[in-house]
Amino acid sequence: MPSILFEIKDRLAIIRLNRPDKLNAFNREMGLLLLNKLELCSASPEIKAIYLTGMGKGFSAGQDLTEVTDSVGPGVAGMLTEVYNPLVTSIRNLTKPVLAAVNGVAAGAGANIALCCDIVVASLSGSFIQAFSKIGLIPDCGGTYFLPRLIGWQKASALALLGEKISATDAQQTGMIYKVFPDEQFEAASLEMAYTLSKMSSLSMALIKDALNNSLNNSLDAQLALENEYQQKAAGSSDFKEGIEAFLGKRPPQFI
Ligand code: T3D
Repeated sequence: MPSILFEIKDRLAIIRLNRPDKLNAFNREMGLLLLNKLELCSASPEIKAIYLTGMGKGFSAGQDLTEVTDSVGPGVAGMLTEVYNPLVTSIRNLTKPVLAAVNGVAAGAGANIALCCDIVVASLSGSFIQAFSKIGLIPDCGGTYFLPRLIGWQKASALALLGEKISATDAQQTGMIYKVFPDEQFEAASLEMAYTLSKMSSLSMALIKDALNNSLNNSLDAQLALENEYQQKAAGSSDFKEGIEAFLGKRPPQFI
């Protein structure tokens, strides 16, 4: 079986990490395949949103610790340069929204790849671990960038230094993730949210994502100027025209 399962349904790309015996830990092959699928998502006009989840009982246990040294794998520098950093930049730079559906434990790189997505939801039995310090490493995949911005410096610092597991419910309460769904409803509820994204205006999604990316480092003045520029682009689109007509006609919009 391939380590990544990929399908397109109703404008949504569904990507499933598929190494369930290892809790979907990342080896080089799975990382490169995921990158390849994200490139395909970027290039395909048919795809409007991406759903990323794990097969089996975990989302991802991070780096495959049996493939970590230069002798059996690409080594730490190789994985970061060739796989992890490109994965994070590819998710952030994609003009389409990516929803991470954390179906179980998300540890190390697995946690931070989920957290760099546009929306993160988890099943009630899901959890997040900045497992790096427990094996003498530091958070990568943007963990030291996104975590303090998501939950504040103090909590980010404690989680990164202690490497403690945080439940999905606590992750939601800290603002690390958006929503938690009961296990039995998780797949249906998270997919429904992703299908909602896939039906939105592509231009609106792309501009919102880019504006939020920029807000991480912009001043208020710069951000207001950016909103002005992007709002004019959005307002000039056929999607905006359709949105208004649909609202006034009391019907759902059909964005093309
Ligand atoms: O090297 C570089 O490129 C640097 C980059 C590093 C990025 C990173 O991600 S570093 C962090 C790596 N990840 C970890 O340290 C997490 C290791 N795993 C765990 O701590 C635990 O497995 C979990 C807390 C995630 C889950 O615990 P539990 O009790 O639910 O499951 P388990 O029994 O520990 O794991 C189930 C199986 O998956 C088990 O295999 P077995 O014994 O049934 O044959 C276990 O060995 C395997 N597994 C879990 N995590 C990994 C793994 N195999 C390889 N690599 C893993 N990361």
